[in-house]
Amino acid sequence: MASEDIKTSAGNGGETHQQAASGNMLTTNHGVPVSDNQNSLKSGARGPTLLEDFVLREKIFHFDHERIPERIVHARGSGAHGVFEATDDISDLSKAAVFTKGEKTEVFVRFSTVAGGAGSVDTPRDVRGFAVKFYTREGNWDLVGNNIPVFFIQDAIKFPDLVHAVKMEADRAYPQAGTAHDTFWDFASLMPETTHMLMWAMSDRVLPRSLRMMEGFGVHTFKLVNSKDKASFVKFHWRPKLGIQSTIWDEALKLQAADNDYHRRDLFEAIDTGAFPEWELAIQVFDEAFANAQPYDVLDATKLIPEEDVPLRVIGTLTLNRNVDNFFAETEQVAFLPTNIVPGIDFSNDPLLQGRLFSYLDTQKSRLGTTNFHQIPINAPRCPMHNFQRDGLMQTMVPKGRANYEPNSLAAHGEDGGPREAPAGFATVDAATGPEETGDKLRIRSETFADHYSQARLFYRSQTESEQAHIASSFVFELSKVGLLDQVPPRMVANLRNVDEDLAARVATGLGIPLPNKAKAAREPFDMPVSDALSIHKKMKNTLEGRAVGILIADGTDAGELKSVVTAVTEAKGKAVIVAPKVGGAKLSDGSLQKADGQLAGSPSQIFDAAAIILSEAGCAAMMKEGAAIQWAMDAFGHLKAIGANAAAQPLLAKAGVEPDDGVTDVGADFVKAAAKRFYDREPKLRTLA
Ligand code: HDE
Repeated sequence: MASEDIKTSAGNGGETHQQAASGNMLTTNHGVPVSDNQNSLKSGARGPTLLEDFVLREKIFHFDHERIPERIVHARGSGAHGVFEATDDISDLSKAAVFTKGEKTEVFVRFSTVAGGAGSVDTPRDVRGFAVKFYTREGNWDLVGNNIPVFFIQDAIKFPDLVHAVKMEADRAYPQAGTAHDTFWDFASLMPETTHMLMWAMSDRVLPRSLRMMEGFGVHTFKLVNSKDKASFVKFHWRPKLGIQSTIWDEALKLQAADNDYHRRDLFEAIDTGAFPEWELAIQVFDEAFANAQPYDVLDATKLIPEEDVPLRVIGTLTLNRNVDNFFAETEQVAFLPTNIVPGIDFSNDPLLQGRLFSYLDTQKSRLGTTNFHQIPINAPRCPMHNFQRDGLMQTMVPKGRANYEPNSLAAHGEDGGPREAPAGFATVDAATGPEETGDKLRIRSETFADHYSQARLFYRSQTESEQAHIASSFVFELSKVGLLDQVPPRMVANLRNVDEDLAARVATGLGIPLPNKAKAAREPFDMPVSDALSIHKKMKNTLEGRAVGILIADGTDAGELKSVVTAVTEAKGKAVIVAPKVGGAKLSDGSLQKADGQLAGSPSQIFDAAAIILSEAGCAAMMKEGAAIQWAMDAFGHLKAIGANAAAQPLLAKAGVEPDDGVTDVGADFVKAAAKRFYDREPKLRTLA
């Protein structure tokens, strides 16, 4: 019986030792039947437990070792399976099979926050990881990116300092999952190369509404290599089909209180209900001549290439269509390696990327405990894998024969000689991929990396007025959390004067400190033409697709009005979620009982993209005595969302301080149109922004 329950793989690690899930008799890990899973073995009914109870000991022993070290960074993550389909022929650029037009490749994606621990919240102000493992027929390709196209530092040697500074402080172990503290800003203000990334990190990019509505970036310059070994430089971009959408700071803060797992739940539920999230993979391709002509270095990960200079070319679609079966086995054990590339894709000399090539392999050994982590099903290639690496902890493959070295002449004696080197043309890292600079051994930073401010300025000046106000306000908020280190806020503002004088002045005023002298720049910044692609607001998609509308009802709500709003939202591809004071439901005007999807106090309006309020006069009077209902309307308004309310619900809006504007409608067709948007113009009337 027990042996039937264990499937043993053919040998490449694809399906190793997976326990069948259904209809089994309970056994120990060694297949011995367990007849009593409730009581330990004792000497007498009230006597001591016996050491010989191997069932108890095995169970507790295994439990004691269930956790593995969490990731040093990106510990909190959510994963899903999917498929990548290549949609354009780029064989002139890359020979990689994954890019063959029409080719479908299985993928696993893990999204993450960076600073917080595995149990931290989903919506802090933080960069998001966007890591994709493509199980291609030529081996695994891992594109381990972020939702921001640049990074804090230029050289891998600074990474441990950056991470130590950003994570909870060493003595007090707080704050969790956020940059708003002394050590982060101390480091950032002393390292002007962080400035460009800081602009992104203070923007709403780091407050995504959903993992399904984030862009992703490979960050580094990579290379594509074609069948003639001709190399081109490339940057990878993921573009969400639902459009990019972020929350605002007050909303993100309240989301932490409403739902720690807001993003994880949103992703899981979307996939579970068949609303599969999709992204386009797009590339920016350029050559050495272009690279050499830019005022920045394409090997510097603190720089981007404006889309206006090198337009994006869409080459494929990623669809996430299957949730994990087991979080630990898949999402926790997945091991991404930037070193996983396939023939047709290559590294550049970006010094940050070069450092990553060591770090990830190394960290997996520490996390997963063995050099054989590639045999764990989620990490195993889907194509055959043969080599002479042997043994090690947790070896699950059983190689046959004597061939564990090469060259060998075992085949001449009729024995299996094992695999041989791939013929020319299959090679990856040893392909000739174009000229690159090498020279004397120098512990040095290239002069071409010296400008730390021009692209920070480009980013800031490419934002809308409202986005700029959010950036300035975030700097004020974060720097106001710096406690003991008085020199840090002025030092940061001194750096910001190199980015934009107006920004620096707003931050200084917001902090209530005098404007410090401008920091000396290693290289004087210059103006670049504004890039609309860097703004969220300028390219937001006004749609209800993938979004949710909360509909607040109470006893007495008009059944017809409710039905028409639900229908209109659903027809616009939105999700209608009914909220009532009691989850059991509300009695509608026609006497029917309408079940609620969420209870009012547990379903605050921040978890929705727009809010409808449909009440009877009596229902409204009752809701006006209900703090959660008043807050519901107040927050929807404060978070710049559309609010549709019927005539009887108006007194509640008045009590919540909702003032008329384009986003405040009745519950007719105007509401559904408004619900697809956010009303950023409303904000200056509601709160002081820097
Ligand atoms: Fe990572 N990074 N990183 N990183 N990173 C890790 O690897 C590291 C960097 C990124 O969902 C670790 O498996 C160094 C840039 C993502 O499992 C570790 C440097 C970018 C994930 C590590 C960087 C990233 C990681 C921790 C500077 C965007 C999560 C656990 C040289 C392009 C992957 C692990 C997942 C995870 C090291 C910089 C993205 C310690 C040394 C730049 C998305 O190996």
